[in-house]
Amino acid sequence: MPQIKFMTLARHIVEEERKYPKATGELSNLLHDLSLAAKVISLEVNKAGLADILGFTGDNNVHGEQVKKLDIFANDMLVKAMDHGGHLCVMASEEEEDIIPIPEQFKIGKYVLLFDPLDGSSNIDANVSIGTIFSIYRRVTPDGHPRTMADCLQPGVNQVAAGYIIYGSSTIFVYTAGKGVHAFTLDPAFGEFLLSHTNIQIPKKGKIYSINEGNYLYWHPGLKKYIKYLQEEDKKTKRPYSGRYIGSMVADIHRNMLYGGIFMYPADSRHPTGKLRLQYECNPMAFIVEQAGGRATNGKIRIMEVQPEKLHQRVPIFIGSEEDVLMVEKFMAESEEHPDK
Ligand code: FDP
Repeated sequence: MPQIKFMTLARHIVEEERKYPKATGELSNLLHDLSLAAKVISLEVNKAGLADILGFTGDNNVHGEQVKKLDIFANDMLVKAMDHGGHLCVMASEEEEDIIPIPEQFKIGKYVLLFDPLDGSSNIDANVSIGTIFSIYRRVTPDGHPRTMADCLQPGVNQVAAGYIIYGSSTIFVYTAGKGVHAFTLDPAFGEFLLSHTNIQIPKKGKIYSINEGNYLYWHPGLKKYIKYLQEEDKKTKRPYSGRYIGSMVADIHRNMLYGGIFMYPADSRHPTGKLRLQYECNPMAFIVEQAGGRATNGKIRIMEVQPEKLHQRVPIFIGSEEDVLMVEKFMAESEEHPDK
């Protein structure tokens, strides 16, 4: 009988922490609290088709998009689970316009938490995979001071940990603390996240491209050429690629992490800064993908080197297998040099 090795997320976090003799355990506690919130959100997401939770609340989020009840639930759950641990000095959520202070009665800590409580939420009613994305920074302002915007406007290279939880055919918690990417699948019977993928490595080159082709008309000419290139036949470079677009960033990137490929949400003539948010979506995903050996840029520079100027900043993103991202950058740079090409 094959020997089965059980490693829970909680134990893995503690064992990873032991590798750093100076670690205080605060980051481990934060990750642990996040995993508890993830379990509750997962339960609620799984019940979505049954309960009277589907449908719009009639409210709009800070971006003017209609918010569904599950977004609000996930947001409130994360805030409640994370505000009293004593490890955070401030939080910010894609669903809230301003930064989220730590209530006065709780201890102020040294970490900053940014999150997108339920990404891909326009897919909820169709039972498509959605996810929670988070990003953790060390504060840059002096200890003891509560909430400051400066702590939330750090470039992605300052992240100390990041992760996502995908609510799909199973619930998977994927995280990095800067030493590889590990994934844990929720066993619904035990209620525990169990190690399922150690040190994930994204293939250097994939065969999948993910982009909303409905926006083709508005793209950069170099991007149009790149997509046509991927669709051409060439055995040597394993083309044509397959197009796969779920329209749920966590699900599209999770698949590409395992199979290889590129996910793109570019700028276009209607949306000059793209659609996705730098701090809540792009930076954490860039950290994870880079830790898995991939690449994430805005077409020119590393996503994690973009200096955020405001909380809900958007950024174009090209993320995934290194060779694929390099190729799209090349196509776009060449078209810029020769716009008539
Ligand atoms: P959603 O609007 O459903 O929340 O960030 C938002 C996001 O989904 C991403 O998860 C997804 O990749 C993208 O938007 C889909 O946008 P398009 O519908 O414009 O393709």
